[in-house]
Amino acid sequence: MKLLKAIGVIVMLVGLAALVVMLNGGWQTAVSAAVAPQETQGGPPTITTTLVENGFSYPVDIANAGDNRLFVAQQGGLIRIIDANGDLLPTPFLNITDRVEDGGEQGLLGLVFHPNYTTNGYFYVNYTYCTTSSCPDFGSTPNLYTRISRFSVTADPNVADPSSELVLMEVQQPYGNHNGGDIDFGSDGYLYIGMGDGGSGGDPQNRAQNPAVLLGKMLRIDVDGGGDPPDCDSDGNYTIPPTNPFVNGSGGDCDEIWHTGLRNPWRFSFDRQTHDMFIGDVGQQNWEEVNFQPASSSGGENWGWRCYEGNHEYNTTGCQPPEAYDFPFFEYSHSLGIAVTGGFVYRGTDYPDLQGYYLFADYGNGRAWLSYPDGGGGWDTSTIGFLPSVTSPSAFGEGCDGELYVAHYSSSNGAIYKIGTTAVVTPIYGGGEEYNFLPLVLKGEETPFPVTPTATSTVTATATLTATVTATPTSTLTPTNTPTHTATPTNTATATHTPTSTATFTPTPTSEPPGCN
Ligand SMILES: [Ca+2]
Ligand SMILES: [Ca+2]
Ligand SMILES: [Ca+2]
Repeated sequence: MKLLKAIGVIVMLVGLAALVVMLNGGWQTAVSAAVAPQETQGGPPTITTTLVENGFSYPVDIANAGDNRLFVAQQGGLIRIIDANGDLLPTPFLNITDRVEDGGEQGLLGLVFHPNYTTNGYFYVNYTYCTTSSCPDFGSTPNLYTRISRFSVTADPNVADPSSELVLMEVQQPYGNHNGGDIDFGSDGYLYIGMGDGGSGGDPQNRAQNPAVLLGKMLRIDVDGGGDPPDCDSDGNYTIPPTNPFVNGSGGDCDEIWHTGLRNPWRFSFDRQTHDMFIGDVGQQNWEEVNFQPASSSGGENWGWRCYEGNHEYNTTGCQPPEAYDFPFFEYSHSLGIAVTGGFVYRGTDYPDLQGYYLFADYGNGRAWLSYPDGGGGWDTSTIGFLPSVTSPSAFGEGCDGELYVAHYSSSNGAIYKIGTTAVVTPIYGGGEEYNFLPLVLKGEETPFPVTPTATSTVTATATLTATVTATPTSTLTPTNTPTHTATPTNTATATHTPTSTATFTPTPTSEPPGCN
């Protein structure tokens, strides 16, 4: 419980009157079209968690590279792989413990793969770094920085090169806490970076509302070249998307800014179907909040901190009227938790009753919520109790197929669980009409991982043909020509069925969900 613990210790007894102050107006959150849940009559589904792997040390982020592996970032500076069989590989994908400053709210905090990772091998991390050995030092010249860096994979797809680092951005941190940490690519191809307000408590230097600094913001940068040079990190290795809302050239407002008014946006995500954005912003002392930015937005939202904590006035000195700010679609008080861990909209296929729901949780106790558009421009959000087995959910993440996972934060017993619901019909493996492609074989399921035929895998194709013919003697395969792979001497199954296998069976690759290579 070292992450974010500073939040929990700031207990200022504010009058309970604050609990009932609600702001009308400002909830102007247009809702994109969404697929209706298939089973809503009975309310939101009951969430289950199934262990995928454990033995992690402080897991803080989960990402996929467009294939059936899961990548888990550990706070100390390792990225580890859960392979397509659901096994934790012994060798880390990346080890940058030599440069990560970790502890408290510091460390390797975020991981994302380039949208074209398959061709360029680039992935990006967000971590805290000290420029001198006595670290951290928050004197007149703080030596703690947030770094956004690019790394490259090696010829071995399960091993990255720690010497391949290209530092894209460095942001000085005046205090040890509130370092944000999440990074994600939008559907626009730009990299979004959640920056905390710099730390301490109450944003003492008012950074989140100051567009001339990068702290307390959601940033949007271009990692692929083009556009204008960096603004507020002048020696950065990135460019500015020309449509960023604060673009005004060198100096003044930071051209990197996409949103202002954030306190500590620990986890945010995009709905892979609608491209809407959800930001869990960790509160100060009374309120946790979740913010919604529709995909149609051109940026510039001001989420209110430090003028507002959730929907409640925090410190309005020098602030604008409430209409000037964008308010969360959901908030909860510290009677229910201590720090929000933003989640994801479920877009997988294994659990149809969860389709279209946004799932998030409280880091401090595992209490979870499901939100769904109410059809009138707002949201219905239901508390669904606590995530089973996961008392410290530090991050949610998606598999390439949209299935959801959650990380349980622990020093030596950190774990990754797959999110599910009780209503699902267990998919049948190894053949059958309900064949269902899963990225990971969960612990306790002994059925083998199904083979995916590919156009270039002759052996695999033969194996599939044999299996199909054996299972269905009255195969509908249409004889068209003589197969080039017939009469494999060692393949008795093929030999047995020579009369019906006089067709070339062109394997059709299994239809995989969007996002999987
Ligand atoms: Ca900080
Ligand atoms: Ca500027
Ligand atoms: Ca806010």
